[in-house]
Amino acid sequence: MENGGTEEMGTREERTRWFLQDRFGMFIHWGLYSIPARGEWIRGNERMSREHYMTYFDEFDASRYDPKKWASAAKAAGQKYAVLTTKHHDGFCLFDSKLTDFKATNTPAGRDLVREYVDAFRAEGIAVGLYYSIIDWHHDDYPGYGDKAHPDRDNEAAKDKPIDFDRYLEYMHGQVKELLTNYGKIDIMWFDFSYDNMTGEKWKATELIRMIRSIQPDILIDNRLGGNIRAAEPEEYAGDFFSPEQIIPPGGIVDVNGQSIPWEACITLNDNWGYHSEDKNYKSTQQVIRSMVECISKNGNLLLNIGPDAKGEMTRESLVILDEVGEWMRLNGDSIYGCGSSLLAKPEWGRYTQKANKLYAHVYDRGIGPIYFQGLKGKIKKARLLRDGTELKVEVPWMAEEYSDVNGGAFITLKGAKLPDEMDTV
Ligand code: JFZ
Repeated sequence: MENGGTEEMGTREERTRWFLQDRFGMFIHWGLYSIPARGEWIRGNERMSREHYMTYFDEFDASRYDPKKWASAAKAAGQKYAVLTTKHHDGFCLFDSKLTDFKATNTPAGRDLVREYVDAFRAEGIAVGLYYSIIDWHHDDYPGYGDKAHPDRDNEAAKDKPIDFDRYLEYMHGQVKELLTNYGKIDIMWFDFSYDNMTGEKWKATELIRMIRSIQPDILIDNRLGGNIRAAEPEEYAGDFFSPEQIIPPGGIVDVNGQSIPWEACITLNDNWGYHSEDKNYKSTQQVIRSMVECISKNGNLLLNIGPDAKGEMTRESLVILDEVGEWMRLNGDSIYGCGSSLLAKPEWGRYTQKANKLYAHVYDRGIGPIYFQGLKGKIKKARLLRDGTELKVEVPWMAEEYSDVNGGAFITLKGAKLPDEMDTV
């Protein structure tokens, strides 16, 4: 038995095959916190009272929520899967849960917003993932999170109020069951997150995982329920992929035996997950593309975050980046999908990705001469510019054999003084 897989449900390797092929996804953080527009942690960070937070509940109308637009933006960007916050730490549910009143159905929006998301993305052929916060600042039986304890328990009277954590677990398990029962096939369940001793069996994680797999045998689960996904024999709940956040692990993620395991870096476009009206610190399209390439060159995926505004619209800045990424992907997607790391060392001019016997050279630094490929002398059958198929010359320039360090290397000449694609020339 590998990673909790039984014969009927398949192994992690089988489950994650599509995920490693698809490589690039869209993360969406959207909820009541999009109204105050200071990030998704606002209720915890600002110790906001329940009464104050409920004013957002009373006005949340999602009047420009059109997930078909989100899905077509994702599709055009070349993203193959998506993950939406069905419930974040604030406990507000975008779906029509029978287990709470704190849900979109009871706001002016008046409908199940997860249903529309699932339908829209599925219609575009994009795999559907659901983010679900196991932390909950709204539920009376949730203890809170460290010094960012339950905002409702700030005052003395409430601080020592007894809680029945099992009742919370029943609620949490029940909502996961709803999410995995009511919307057809779900591709990813993205839990967030374990901390301190709140990890693993504290969440009744084995029971939870078995329930999940009995409903959705092929679903992928992240590693934030706890456990050690890198162990030789990970816990059943240790997940299918590792989820580094706001960082690309320099050496990728390997298990204790040094074998690469599936991972996905989640990265924000500016400095916030949820909408922040004043945060204009957006990454450049070039950074986004090169970061995606870096992930893949280390056998990982990129889950790129968008924080739509209170009304449900993605920011103009985000849409421009997605559009430009898409333009690049249209011409260079072959160097992304189904690709992984190369055994060759990182070249000084950029990065390699590889798919079987095709090596993709992502050239960032043009220099002035031909581009040197260490160790590939006599091994390159042909070289092409990926974006338009132009044949490139593989040659050893005059006198190159005399240079001390080119032994065993080959050179490829790019015409023109500048790189044809300033984002990333492949
Ligand atoms: C979590 C959330 O708190 C955050 O709002 C966002 O949804 C992000 C994707 O996930 O952020 C974390 C989770 C874990 C750690 C740090 C931030 N951690 O373990 O250090």
